[in-house]
Amino acid sequence: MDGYLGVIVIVVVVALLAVGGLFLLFRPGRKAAPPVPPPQAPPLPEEEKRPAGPVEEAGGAVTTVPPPIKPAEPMVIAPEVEVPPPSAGRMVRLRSRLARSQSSLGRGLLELLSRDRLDDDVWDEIEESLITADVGVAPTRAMVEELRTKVKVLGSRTPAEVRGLLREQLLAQINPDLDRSLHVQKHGERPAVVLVVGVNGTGKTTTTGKLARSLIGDGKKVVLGAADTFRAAAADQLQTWGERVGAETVRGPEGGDPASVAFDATAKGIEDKVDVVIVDTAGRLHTKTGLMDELGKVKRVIEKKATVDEVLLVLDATTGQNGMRQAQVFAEVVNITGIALTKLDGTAKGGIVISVQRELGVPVKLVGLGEGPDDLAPFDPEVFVDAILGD
Ligand SMILES: Nc1nc2c(ncn2[C@@H]2O[C@H](COP(=O)(O)OP(=O)(O)O)[C@@H](O)[C@H]2O)c(=O)[nH]1
Ligand SMILES: [Mg+2]
Repeated sequence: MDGYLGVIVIVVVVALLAVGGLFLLFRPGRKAAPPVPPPQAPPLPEEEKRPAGPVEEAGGAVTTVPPPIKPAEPMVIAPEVEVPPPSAGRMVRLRSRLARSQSSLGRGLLELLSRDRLDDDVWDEIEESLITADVGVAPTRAMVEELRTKVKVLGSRTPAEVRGLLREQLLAQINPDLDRSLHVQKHGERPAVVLVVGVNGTGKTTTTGKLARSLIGDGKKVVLGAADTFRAAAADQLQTWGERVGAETVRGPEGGDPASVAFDATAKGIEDKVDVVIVDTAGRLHTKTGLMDELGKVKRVIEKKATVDEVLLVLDATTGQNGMRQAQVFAEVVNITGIALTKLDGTAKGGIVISVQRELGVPVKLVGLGEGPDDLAPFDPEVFVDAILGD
C-alpha cells in the first residue's frame, strides 16, 4: 500500500510541476521564441542546442540562457583567390611544349649535320631548315658560315660533337648575355609601370593576366589597367584574370579614353602602394599616326604620375614574317624594352626568337607556352636551345 501511495504522490507532483511549467512557458504576454537560425548557419554543438530565453530549471527557478551565437550576416561567397606559383624555373617545366620546334628544327639540323659527307646540297638543306623555322636570313647565313668552318676543323663528328656545335651556334645567335630581367622594381613609394602593346589577337590581355599572376606568385602587389576600351569584353577578360589572383582592375567606360584609364590605374597603384601597375592596351593598327597618338598619349599620361619602366611588345610566334612587320610598326612608335613571344607551343618556328631580337633590337623577356594561367615563363636561352635540340 505504502509503495502505491508513494508512486501516486510522485505522479501528482510531477503532473503539477509539468502544468506549472507549461503555464510559465505559455503565459500571455511572453515573447515569442527567437527565430530558428537560418538553414545555412553551421550546426551548433550539442550543449548549445537549448532554446534561448527564460527556461525553468528543475527547482522552478527561472534563469536566462544566452541566445545561441548569432549566425554571421548572410554569407557572401567571395571568389577564391589563388596563390600562383613563383616564376622561377617555369621554362624547364614547360620545355616539352616546344616539341614542334624540336622535331622540325632541332632533329632536322642534328640529322643533316651528322651526315658523313657535307656537300653543298646538305648545306643548302641546313640553310633552308633554319629559314623555314623563322631564324631569319642574316642569322642563318652567319650560322651556316660558322658551322662550315667548325665542321672542317673537326673532320669526323660524333653525335655529341654535332649537338655541341649546334648548341653553341644557336646560343650565340640568341645572345645569352642580354638583360632579360623585367624592370618591375618599385621606385620608393611609386609602383613600376609595365605597358603591354601589340597587334590584336597576339595575346596581350592573356599575357597581362599571366604576368600579373606570376608577379603575385613572386610576392608582389599588382594593379591592372584595362586600357583596351574598344570592347567591354576585353576589360571583363582582364578583370577575370585579376580577380583570380587578387589584383584590382581599373577600367573605364566602353569606347572611353584609354589614356584616362592608364592614368587612373597608375593613380590607384600609387594609392594602394602596389609594386607594379600593368596596363593592357588595344592593338588597333588603324594608321601609324593614330597608333602613335594613342600609345604616345597613354605613355605621357602615365608619366605625369610615375615612370613607364617596361614597354612589352606582345608578338604571336605563329604569325612569322607578317607578325614581324606589324611588330616593327609598334617598335617605331613606342620605345619597346622587351618582347613577350606568345604561342611558342604549337609552332615549329622557334627560330623567331632569333629573328625578332635582331629585327627589333630588343630581348625576348617572356615566352607564352600555352593558354593555361601559368604558361608564361621568363625566357631562358639555354633551356630553350636544349629543348629544341632534345637531350
Ligand atoms: N596556345 C597559346 N595560346 C595563347 C597564348 N597566349 C595567348 N593565347 C591565346 O590567344 C588568344 C588571344 O589572346 P588575347 O589575350 O585575347 O589577345 P589580345 O587581343 O592581344 O589581347 C586567346 O585565345 C589566348 O588564349 C600562348 O602562349 N599559347
Ligand atoms: Mg586584349
